[in-house]
Amino acid sequence: MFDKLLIANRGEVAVRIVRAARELGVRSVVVYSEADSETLAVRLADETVCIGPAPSAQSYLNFAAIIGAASSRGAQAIHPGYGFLAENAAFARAVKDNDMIWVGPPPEAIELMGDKSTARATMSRIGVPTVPGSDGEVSDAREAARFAEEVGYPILIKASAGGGGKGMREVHAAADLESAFVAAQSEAQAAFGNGAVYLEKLVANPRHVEIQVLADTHGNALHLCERDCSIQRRHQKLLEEAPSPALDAALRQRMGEAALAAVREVSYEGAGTVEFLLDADGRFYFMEMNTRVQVEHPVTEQVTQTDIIKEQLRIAAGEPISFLARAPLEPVGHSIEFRINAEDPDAAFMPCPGTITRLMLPGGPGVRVDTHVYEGYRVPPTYDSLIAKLIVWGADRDEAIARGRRALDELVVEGIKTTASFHRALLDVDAFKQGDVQTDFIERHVLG
Ligand code: MV4
Repeated sequence: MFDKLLIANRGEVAVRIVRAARELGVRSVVVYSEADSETLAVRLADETVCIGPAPSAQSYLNFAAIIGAASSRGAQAIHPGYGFLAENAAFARAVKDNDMIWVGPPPEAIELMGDKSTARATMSRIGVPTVPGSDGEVSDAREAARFAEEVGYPILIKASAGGGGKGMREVHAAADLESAFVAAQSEAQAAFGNGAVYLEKLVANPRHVEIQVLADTHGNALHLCERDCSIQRRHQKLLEEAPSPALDAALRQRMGEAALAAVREVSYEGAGTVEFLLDADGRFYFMEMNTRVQVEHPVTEQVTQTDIIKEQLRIAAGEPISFLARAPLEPVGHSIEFRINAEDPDAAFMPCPGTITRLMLPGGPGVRVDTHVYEGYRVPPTYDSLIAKLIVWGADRDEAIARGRRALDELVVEGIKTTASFHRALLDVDAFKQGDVQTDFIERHVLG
């Protein structure tokens, strides 16, 4: 194992990585922007380097400042966390070109999965189910109409340059196709400077189910079961759970194998997540692969009794996955993560930065809080609004829900608005209690 790691991130994930490194005997160098000098990661790190002003373009996205900090402090490895440079193949190459260890997948794998249509074509070639779709861009409404007749309505128009749900349009009948097509093209042009669109059969009310994978440099690849991330608002996840209420052992095995086929095909190494849509009939379709550790990784850690960040560090150091003997993993109990954002759920989830005047965190059995904030901390307006993740574990889903309610009731955050009130209301919705959650859950149950 290397002995010094630079963490090129901020917030709760920087704290998470400092902790994993310390338990492995690895010293941490945390880089931070001028807006983040008071964050917990800076307090907990072995060494810190200020890399620039608040705007991320001048700090957390600044290749030269980050790699310069690593060289000057003698860090042998760089962990990018999630967001920022985590899926930037050019940065991964720059790290390697400077003879440092990149704690992430090979840059070639980042690139293969980074382009949505290449990723889709790759998966479909190796027999992983994808939603029936046009092969590549559709340039005019007549071609779109031919496709729609072939696969049948409803269809979904997607922007080639899109992502995160931007520039998508549903079409439910032939009469609406031409105007929707033209509108989607011009929307895509305005939003991305690229008007290219492609078509897919619409999967009605799908669930978002994703498989966590790990692959080491010795040819071992494992999946760590699934997370259900169906509860999202405008493509921002609010709550994630593991296992998915919709999977049984047989479907878990089939989705796990599909995810591992993807891993092998792109010679993946490290931690990653393969995202699927799951329809009401139990059919699943590959959507995309995230070539990084994700915000919601703790629910997987809870039900598999693993430490995904430590595994990333071990894999990067050339060690094998530490729990190979336990494969195939089955989830034990149930875990739920509540994202606590500095946002006002009563005002369209508007960001609410400011000073936390009072903070009391929940505790007790089965409760984990991953956060970089504390009483007196000022949440800067500059970055995303996640201030804490409340993660609970229970012997089954009902116990996890009861524990979640208990922990949310213990949580006190004053001085700023947070999404905790949204979660308390959510836990009272019958459909949620029954595990009946699809991606339109929030609109359907009018929770914002
Ligand atoms: C879909 C879909 C239904 N059918 N594709 C949204 C983000 C983008 N990455 C993929 N998305 C979707 N693609 C087909 N063919 C529904 C969604 C979708 C969605 C997916 C996952 C989680 C939340 C979502 C919310 C709305 C729509």
